[in-house]
Amino acid sequence: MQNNNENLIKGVVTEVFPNQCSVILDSDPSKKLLCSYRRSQFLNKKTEWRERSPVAPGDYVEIKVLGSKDGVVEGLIPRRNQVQRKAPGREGKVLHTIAANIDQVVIVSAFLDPPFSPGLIDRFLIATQQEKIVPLIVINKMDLAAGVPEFDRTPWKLYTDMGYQCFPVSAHDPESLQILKDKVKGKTSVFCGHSGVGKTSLLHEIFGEKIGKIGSVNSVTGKGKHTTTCSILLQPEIGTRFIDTPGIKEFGLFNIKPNELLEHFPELYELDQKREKYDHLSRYQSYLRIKQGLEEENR
Ligand SMILES: Nc1nc2c(ncn2[C@@H]2O[C@H](COP(=O)(O)OP(=O)(O)O)[C@@H](O)[C@H]2O)c(=O)[nH]1
Ligand SMILES: [Mg+2]
Repeated sequence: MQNNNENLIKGVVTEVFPNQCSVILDSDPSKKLLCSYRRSQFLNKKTEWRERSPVAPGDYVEIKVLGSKDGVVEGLIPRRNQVQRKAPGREGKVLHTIAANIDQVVIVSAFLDPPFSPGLIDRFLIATQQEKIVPLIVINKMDLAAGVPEFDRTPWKLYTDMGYQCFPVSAHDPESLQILKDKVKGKTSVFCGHSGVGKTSLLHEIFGEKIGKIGSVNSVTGKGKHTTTCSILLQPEIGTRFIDTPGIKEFGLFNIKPNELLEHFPELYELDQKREKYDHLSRYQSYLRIKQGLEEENR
């Protein structure tokens, strides 16, 4: 029998639609094909949690080219890592993979408008710990800090105290973005956070014309704007990739038991082990809320 693998070419998934995904080719990243995929071929039915879709932005795939703009996904390369959440609005154990094969998660919160959100940061920190992915915390809209009392100006201080990298920036102040530019160069980063915190604005400021307008008409399908519901991978230069995600309202954790949650809050856990009080620490409230959510889901 002829070996069909010879006809397969490799690429990376940039966007996912029902039963189709767009893929840029390794051999020519300026070429994007719209490829169909068969859910039944790739979804693992034996696992406790089922994925909403078998492919995600960042997945490496092997495709059979059908024409100048179309193809079929024939192979899926095992993932190095992934950022996943419980699929919102779905009953049962369904997962949504936000991004695959990434080097770092850039957790974006705004200083104000919408307000700084430690709850979502904590959830992303737990997800990155589970997958051993480097997290960076970006606090955008620092231009809005003028006029805020001095003592309220560093709400992220607890994270720097714990050793996390935090970058207060403003998409309106190019100078403040230099360090972030250096951090994302040569890496695959996924930008996550609530809607309106400025993820897309930051990416435009960092990569400028190299990426065009995110959220404009899709060049492959011609089907207007969809990036409010889809993540999208862009490659502004060889070796540098990022995934812009839509606003994430809920980030439901999975594969974690309520009684194991404390271990993911190292500063609380340490005090707990020493039988010291920790309910006065600011992250305690965040811990309680997440624990309550997990208990409700398990009920
Ligand atoms: N004041 C201020 N506004 C910003 C900044 N970055 C983004 N914005 C505004 O915040 C709104 C949401 O930005 P967008 O990039 O769409 O957020 P996304 O939903 O996280 O992608 C837009 O009106 C932006 O102009 C910033 O650094 N300072
Ligand atoms: Mg956006």
